[in-house]
Amino acid sequence: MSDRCILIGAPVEAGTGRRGADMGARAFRAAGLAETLRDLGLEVREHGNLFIGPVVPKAHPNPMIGDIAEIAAWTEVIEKVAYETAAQGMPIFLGGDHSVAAGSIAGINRRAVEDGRELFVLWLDAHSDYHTLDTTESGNLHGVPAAYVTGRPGFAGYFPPLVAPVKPENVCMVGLRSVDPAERSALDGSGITVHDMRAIDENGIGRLVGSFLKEVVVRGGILHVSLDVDFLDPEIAPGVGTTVPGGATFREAHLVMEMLHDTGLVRSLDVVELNPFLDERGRTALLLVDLVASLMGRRILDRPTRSWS
Ligand code: HAR
Ligand code: MN
Ligand code: MN
Ligand code: MN
Repeated sequence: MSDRCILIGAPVEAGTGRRGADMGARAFRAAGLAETLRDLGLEVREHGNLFIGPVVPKAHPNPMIGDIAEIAAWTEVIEKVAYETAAQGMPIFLGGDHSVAAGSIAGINRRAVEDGRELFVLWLDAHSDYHTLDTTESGNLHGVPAAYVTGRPGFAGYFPPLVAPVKPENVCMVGLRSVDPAERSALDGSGITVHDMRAIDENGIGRLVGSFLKEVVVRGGILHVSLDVDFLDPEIAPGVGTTVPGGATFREAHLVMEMLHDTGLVRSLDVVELNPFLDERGRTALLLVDLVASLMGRRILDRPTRSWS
């Protein structure tokens, strides 16, 4: 884990059906993200908010898709910044909707491949975001990034070409409780490890995430974490457009972050789908800042270093 965090605002909302996610990055800053990280002894570099220029609209045969040119342009910009900043510290992508992860993971993986490292992705979300452009029924492109970065077909000619897909076997999704039929059948046999809320209830989140992290350690990998706000239960995190009841609790979420920190292998992070327009007095933003703090090393008590092997 790098001691230098690079905060990158990605004010994308064209991937959702609701307005307001483009204010997410500002809300993370207002909630004190940079100060909190500095208090942990980390260096914080502010990259500012990314932007795209005017785009020429492009149609897709799926009539539900509206904003494909805009999301494609964002993906290209974010991919480049991810690739560049991954060599300088730990990029933290402040969304913006989850389509941000199409660019961030693509760029992080380009860097990993160049460095000869194996990238693993922990996907914390109520949703699998595993639609292709052909299967999405809503047309909302925050529902496709996991498919794009793992190299599912159908993106060519619309999204930027992937330098290298992430191996599905290296992806672990945790917290799922809203999966569309087309996603469900595609996930089956994809190689992606999928833990829905029932699996969390039955086994405990620590055990499930722990076995994935152990696998990353054993295989000498590095980690990208993609944290969708709706991973959390809406009772504690109302500031998101797509709330789904029955999500991760306060302690479940912190435990995952604490375990991730213990591995020392997290190289990059997305915090996405925060919608300040839907939040209540900033409490979702404040909770997320605390979760990032746990990921970056804030702890309740000191404890012996965990052995993963
Ligand atoms: N599966 C649904 C769709 O494609 C909902 C996707 C919602 N995605 C997010 N990010 N909010 O996880 O429309
Ligand atoms: Mn998502
Ligand atoms: Mn989601
Ligand atoms: Mn640390």
